[in-house]
Amino acid sequence: MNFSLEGRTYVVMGVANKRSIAWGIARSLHEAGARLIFTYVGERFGKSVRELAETLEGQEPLFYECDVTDDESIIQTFESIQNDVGTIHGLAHCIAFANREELKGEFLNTSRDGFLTAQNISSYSLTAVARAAKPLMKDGGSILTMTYLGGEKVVQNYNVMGVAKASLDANMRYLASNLGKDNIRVNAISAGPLRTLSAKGVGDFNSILAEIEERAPLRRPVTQEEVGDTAYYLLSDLSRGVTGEIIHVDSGFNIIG
Ligand code: N5H
Repeated sequence: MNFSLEGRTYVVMGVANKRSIAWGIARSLHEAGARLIFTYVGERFGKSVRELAETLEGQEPLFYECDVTDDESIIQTFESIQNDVGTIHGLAHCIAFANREELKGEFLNTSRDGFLTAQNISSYSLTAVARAAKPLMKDGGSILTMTYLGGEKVVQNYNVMGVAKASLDANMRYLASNLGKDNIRVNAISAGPLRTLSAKGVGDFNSILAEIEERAPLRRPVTQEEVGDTAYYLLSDLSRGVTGEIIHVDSGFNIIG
């Protein structure tokens, strides 16, 4: 079987800058020969993703603004993609948000608004996007989202995002169950900590990485490329028998008690 992504089209949501996990995924898909479509929110990120995409040789990417808090924006985005390219073969959902002030201190103090914001952007958006993308996956497809250990175990400071990732994990499994009959698979990657824009401003990120170096089986943090290559596996036919799964790309950290 040929696992090149030549002739295949993938939507990548959530590139903010060159450190973004979404950007690592885009590069791996590009290397495998895929055609790429990017969505972004706001002109700042629109400019950034356009500049980055220019560095992908031979790629003629398409760009769409998509605000995942707005159902109309999601529907519009996928209708435009349908009009412009017809069929897509997969989608990488790399989107999350929680208020900065609720990513420290006690989870107990989480506000209703902050809780709902995290759930809305970090979990519900996957449901809404999967529904809008389904009609474009005419030959079947693969949907991928990004999760984190803090949704399975209590991780200091992850707080409201931990509850949102637990919701996202279940969301992914229910979608996998619904979409299997259409030959659409839905999976998640649980990445080890990476210095992305999301991680920026996280107090003591160095000590989080130091713990990985000390305790993770591989004794080192993972790279954007390693996450990108697992995304390639999940988005290609290499993983054709896999759905509803979470793959930890975390140097094995999650198995350590
Ligand atoms: C245990 C930790 C450290 C605590 C960090 C939590 C990070 C949570 C992720 C969310 C998505 C970060 C977030 O929403 C930040 C925003 O409040 C402020 N930033 C922004 O608005 C920027 C401009 C935009 C681009 O960000 C977003 N998200 O739109 C976890 C770490 C060890 C691992 C980690 C960093 C996990 C993760 O989920 O990203």
